[in-house]
Amino acid sequence: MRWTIQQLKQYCQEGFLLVPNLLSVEEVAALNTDVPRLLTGEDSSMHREHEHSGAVRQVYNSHRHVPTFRNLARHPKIVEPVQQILQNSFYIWHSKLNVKEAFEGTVWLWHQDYGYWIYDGVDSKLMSVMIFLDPATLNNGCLMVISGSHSWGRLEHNSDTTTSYKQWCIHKSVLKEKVREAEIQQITGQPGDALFFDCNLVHSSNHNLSPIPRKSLIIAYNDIDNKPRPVEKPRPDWVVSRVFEEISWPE
Ligand SMILES: O=C(O)CCC(=O)C(=O)O
Repeated sequence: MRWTIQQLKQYCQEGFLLVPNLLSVEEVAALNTDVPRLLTGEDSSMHREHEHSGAVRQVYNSHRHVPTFRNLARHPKIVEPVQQILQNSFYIWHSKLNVKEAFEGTVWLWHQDYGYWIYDGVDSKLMSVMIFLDPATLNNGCLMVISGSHSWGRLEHNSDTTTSYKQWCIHKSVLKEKVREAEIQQITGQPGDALFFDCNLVHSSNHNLSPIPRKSLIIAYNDIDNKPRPVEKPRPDWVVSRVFEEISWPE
C-alpha cells in the first residue's frame, strides 16, 4: 500500500497524484449501495447542502455514520500514503460526498481548500483524497487542477454568491495573472480511482451537463499537531471536526 519514492516525488512536484483502481469493483459497489440512504436524508445527523434545483450537492461526514464509509476513511490503501505525505499522525478533518447529479450538478469555482481553511485557525498541513464513485468525464464535471499550483502558497480568495452555494474562490485578478489555459488538467477517471491532493492545489469543476451523475467522496485529513486554534467565528463541527481521533500507520 506504500507509495514508491517516484510516486511521492510526483505528488510533491505536482501537488496531486491520481491512483487508478485504488478500490476494487466490489469495494465501490458496497459504497454505492449505501449512497441512496445518504441522499434521502433519512439520517438527519448528516449535514446536507443542496443545489437551487433541490438536488443534493453534498453530504458531510458519512464516515461517522455508515460503516462502509467509516472503514474506507481508515483503509490502509488511503491512510498509508497519507501518513507518508503528512509524515505524522493525523485525524479526519471532514468527509463529504460530492454529488453532481446528471444535468443538475453545478460548478465549483477555482479555489484552494486552504483558501477557506486558513480561517479555521490551522496551518496548511492538510490534504484530501477524492475517491471516484462514478466515472468522472469531461462532460459530467470532472475535477480540473493546475499542476504545481500548491507551490504558489495560499492565494487571495473572496466570497462568491453567483452559484447555488456560497463559495470562496480565488480573486479573478489573481486567476488572470496565474492560470494559463494550457496548464489546466482535467482529471478524468473510473469508479475506484482516487486523487490525492494538497490543500493548496488550485482546483475547480464544471457543471454536469451529461446524463450520468458524478459522485465522489472527498476525505480531508489534518496533521494531529495542527488542531484548530481558537478563532473569532468557529465553523460547525460538520465542516471543522472536533473529533480528534488519531490515525497513524502502521497502527
Ligand atoms: O467536487 C468537485 O468537483 C470539487 C469539490 C471541491 O473543490 C470541494 O469540495 O472543495
